[in-house]
Amino acid sequence: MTPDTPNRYSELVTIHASSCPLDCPDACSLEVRVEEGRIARIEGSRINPLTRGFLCSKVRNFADHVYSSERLLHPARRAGPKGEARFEPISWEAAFDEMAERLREAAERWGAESILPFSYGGSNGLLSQDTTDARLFHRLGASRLARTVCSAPTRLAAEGLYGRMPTMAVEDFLHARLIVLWGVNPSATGIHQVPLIQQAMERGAKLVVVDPRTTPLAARATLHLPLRPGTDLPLALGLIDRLFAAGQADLDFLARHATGTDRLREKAAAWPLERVASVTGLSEASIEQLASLYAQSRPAVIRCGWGQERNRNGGSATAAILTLPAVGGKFGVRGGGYLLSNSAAFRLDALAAARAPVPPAREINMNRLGEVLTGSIAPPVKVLFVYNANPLATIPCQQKVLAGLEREDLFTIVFDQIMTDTAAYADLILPASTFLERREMSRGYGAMVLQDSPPVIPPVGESRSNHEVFGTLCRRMGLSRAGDPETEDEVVEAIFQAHPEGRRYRQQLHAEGIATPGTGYAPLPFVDYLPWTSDGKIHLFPEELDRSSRGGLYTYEDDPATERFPLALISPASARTISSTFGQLEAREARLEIHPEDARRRGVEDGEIIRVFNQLGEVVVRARITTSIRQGVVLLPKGLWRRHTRNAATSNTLSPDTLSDFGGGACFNDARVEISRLPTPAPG
Ligand SMILES: Nc1nc2c(c(=O)[nH]1)N[C@H]1C(S)=C(S)[C@@H](COP(=O)(O)OP(=O)(O)OC[C@H]3O[C@@H](n4cnc5c(=O)[nH]c(N)nc54)[C@H](O)[C@@H]3O)O[C@H]1N2
Ligand SMILES: Nc1nc2c(c(=O)[nH]1)N[C@H]1C(S)=C(S)[C@@H](COP(=O)(O)OP(=O)(O)OC[C@H]3O[C@@H](n4cnc5c(=O)[nH]c(N)nc54)[C@H](O)[C@@H]3O)O[C@H]1N2
Ligand SMILES: [Mo]
Repeated sequence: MTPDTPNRYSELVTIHASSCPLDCPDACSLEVRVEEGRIARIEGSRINPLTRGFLCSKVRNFADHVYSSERLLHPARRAGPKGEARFEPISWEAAFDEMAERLREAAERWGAESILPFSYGGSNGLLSQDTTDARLFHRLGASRLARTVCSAPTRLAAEGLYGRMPTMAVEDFLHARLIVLWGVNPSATGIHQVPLIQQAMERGAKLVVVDPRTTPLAARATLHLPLRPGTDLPLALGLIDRLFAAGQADLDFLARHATGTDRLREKAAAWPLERVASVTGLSEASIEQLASLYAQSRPAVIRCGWGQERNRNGGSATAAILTLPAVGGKFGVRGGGYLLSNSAAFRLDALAAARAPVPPAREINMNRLGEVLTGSIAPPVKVLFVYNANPLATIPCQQKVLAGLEREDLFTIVFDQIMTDTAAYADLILPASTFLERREMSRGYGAMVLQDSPPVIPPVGESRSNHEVFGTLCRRMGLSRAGDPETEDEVVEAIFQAHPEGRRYRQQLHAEGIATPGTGYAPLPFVDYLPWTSDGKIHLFPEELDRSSRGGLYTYEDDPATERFPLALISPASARTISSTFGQLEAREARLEIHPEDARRRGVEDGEIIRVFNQLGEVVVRARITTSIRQGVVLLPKGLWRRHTRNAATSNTLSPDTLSDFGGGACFNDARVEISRLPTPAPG
């Protein structure tokens, strides 16, 4: 069953070790049963200790995605108007010829910056991004993409404060006496955390949830703070102010391990309890209760997610939340501190396999895709190369993105596994293989593991891997050089060779099928190592973040609600998709969640088809009346496809393309909307 057994596809039944590279903190280890060359069953294995043998239903049923009726099987050329999704199959040869010609032509006529590669996590695997794709686009001198749609502000906050050190294993929740889930919903977005939180609670741990809605865990929490979206910064600063005022800040720890304490304290002093309560919409009593629970509990962990990031205050909010364990003196014990992303644990650099320095080309923020495609920039974008992403479903200002994709003078290449909403607007379609059809490596950003995934079935249809397609295109365009890593093994080898611990990773992977970072699987910062900042200290007021923040670090920007558009629309992750991945398998239509009081005032009934609208457009969708959302807030899940609403528009039609205070992050949850009943059709 080794990956290079020549007849591995011909045996009738084989079981293969694999790992899930999808965009999720858990990075599950898998066991895949293949019968006659087809995936028959996928189960969780125990190699990754966090997986513990169970999987989410999405990945357990990943075969439905692999063999989806909407799977792209052949390269194809547009054969109808843009958006109609009529294509004629062509050969890979013809596809490469056409791409090489289009890219060359664009570079000659408008300059290479008229080429925009557009990608995000996609499969999240180590081999599928920033390897041969970066080689191609860097050597071409194409526009660079700022990958800001997710976690750009949180990453900068963690970098500024702690040098992005890895913090803890999820399993260490078991040692906590207090778990604070802040802007995170593990019941959908990291399900392996849920039993650990439950077990910790059975052992007496208290649970606090900071989230505008009653998530499944909020319903079971000791304390739920349903704050107004975008007001996490005042809440965190208010807590900091109280810790200092009550003499509960750990001044010894701060003196030894932190800089910037005074500047932080100054900012927090602007947030007395009454002001915090009025801005957040929380009761003073509940804020005080959180402050005292946090001060008194040890070990206490803050599991910080991404919900607090996706608005105008997202960067400062995250930074302020991350100062809490320092101020409260929560580090240095197992089960204490914080967990955000452990993605930096391995410090592996895929770009090492690109062998191409970053060109001095212009950088385009992906959240402004619609504006970039429809506005006037010089040079204009003439070739859009989409891979690992479905921007028509996932990028703000959806109607502008749509208008951009409809441009007749734009040549759009979409490289995907599925006929996505974006692919329907392609001029040229390239079929991508899934991680089960090629070699891939996955890294968790919760679980600190690196895993190998050899191919377990042959590529479906004529699909190919990213690194193969971009490598071929490089060669076709005369952009490859002697010594470029070409094969999967060479790419992996180049990445390992560039890393001081690469040899150990390789050996550990070979021997155990899984590798752990230099910090170990469950590290203890401040015992085993100090922050990864230049001076080993926590920077509570990083100057570089202050300089790059709109209005300065820890400065609150007001709610964008207006009289016309008073309701906050949030679009959190659902358990059914991963961003928009698997959307083709979701047959049910979407529903907008609304609080009974907001519905009553507008005369909206449960199940009624309504209009949700603002200055950017409208979504026509059924309502679901529920008390699980706070009053003044409505919800449509992220990752919907156009087919999931009545008018082919999703929440991103209503999300502005404004940017977070630092990091250029998306402000999905700054959408402010109004809701109305549809006009009743005239009788007859
Ligand atoms: N099943 C599934 N799993 C996923 C994903 C998926 O789409 N589906 N996506 C993956 C990806 S790409 C990511 S980045 C992670 C995201 O993981 P999470 O951070 O857990 O996901 P979100 O749903 O974006 O946000 C979490 C919570 O924040 C709340 N929230 C919204 N606005 C605010 C606010 O202003 N303040 C606070 N405190 N809370 C707020 C939402 O109600 C939601 O419950 O999950 C990953 N895992
Ligand atoms: N309204 C709203 N929108 C959001 C969010 C929100 O909170 N609210 N959250 C955002 C977040 S957290 C994120 S991370 C983004 C994600 O947004 P995207 O980056 O667009 O991610 P996906 O929707 O998962 O689309 C990934 C696509 O890559 C394809 N793919 C997978 N593997 C491969 C591969 O190996 N090769 C190629 N060529 N293609 C592959 C998949 O089939 C899929 O169509 O969405 C954001 N969109
Ligand atoms: Mo994300």
